[in-house]
Amino acid sequence: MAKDVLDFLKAQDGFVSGEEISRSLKISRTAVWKYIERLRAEGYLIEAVPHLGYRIISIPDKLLPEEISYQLNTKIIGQRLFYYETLGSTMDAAFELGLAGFPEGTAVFAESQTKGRGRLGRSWFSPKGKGIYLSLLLRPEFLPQGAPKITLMTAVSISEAIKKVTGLSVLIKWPNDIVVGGKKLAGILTELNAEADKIKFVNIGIGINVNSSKSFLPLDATSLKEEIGTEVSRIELAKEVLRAIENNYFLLKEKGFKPILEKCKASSAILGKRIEINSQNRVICGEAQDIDMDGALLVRQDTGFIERVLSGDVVRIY
Ligand code: BT5
Repeated sequence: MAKDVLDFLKAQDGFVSGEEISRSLKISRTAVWKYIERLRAEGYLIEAVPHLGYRIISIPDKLLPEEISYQLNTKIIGQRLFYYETLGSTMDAAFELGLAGFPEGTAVFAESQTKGRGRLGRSWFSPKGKGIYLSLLLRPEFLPQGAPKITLMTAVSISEAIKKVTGLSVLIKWPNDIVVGGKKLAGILTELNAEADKIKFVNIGIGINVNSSKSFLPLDATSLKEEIGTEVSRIELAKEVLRAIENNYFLLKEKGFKPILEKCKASSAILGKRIEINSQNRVICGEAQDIDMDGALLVRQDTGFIERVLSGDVVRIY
């Protein structure tokens, strides 16, 4: 109900009286007042002027479900939203929701994480209110080997959302990084709950550095604020990420991986370049030649041998 009052206030150009809110939403004047107080406690600045009524001055810089869902216009992605000030990791919360049978598209946001994680037990630095830390539950009908397609589909979606909201062009560093000028701006973590021949559910973890300052980031990292010089609305970006994932996920289901793969190749940070990659405790050197239809990287070694790499860390780009 507080959300109805909020949406009603947002839909107005100027002031709206408590009486009108009460009449339109069919709630008492006392209830209107109570919900306005609740919104204020959440950080909404709402002006109240006698004889004129109420008016929203500003919304809090928080990834609140009522803000994310406002005019989101998706069918499944982000239709169920969970929000926490602090979590260990959004991945654990999303995993529990996956086990509990929540529908695909369910999203978990946290303002900060105390145990944000990357791949292979690495950590993800998640300072409060500065980034987007999100896990999204999907239930794709692929074999577990198809998971890299989900990671690349997500990378494409994040790039498109960043372009749309900030105008910035970013690159995809296979398999799971978004980079600008060689620095890491965002990372993706894909975790599966699967049987040998069936994915039960996938959690896509997305970490984006939005308004963090350089001095608070790892050395080889950057943020959108550092790149474009102004703060970016985390709410707008988070909504756009959800919309882009919905578009690309439907594209993947309807047209297969090819169109996603083409987009991914077009903004690759490594294709055509000589790279050094760590994969399962081996270092592979050669030219990043292509990404195949399973999302694997094809590396052409100096001997001419083409190695197919399923996952790894590109540690050097020449
Ligand atoms: C990743 O792993 O890049 C996946 C990161 C996924 C984070 C999201 S946040 C929401 C969800 N909940 C979670 O707990 N995780 C997901 P990987 O490729 O393994 O990279 C990890 C490495 O990136 C670390 O070892 C650091 O070197 C670096 N790193 C850590 N925090 C960073 C940050 N904020 N920005 C840029 N680089 C960072």
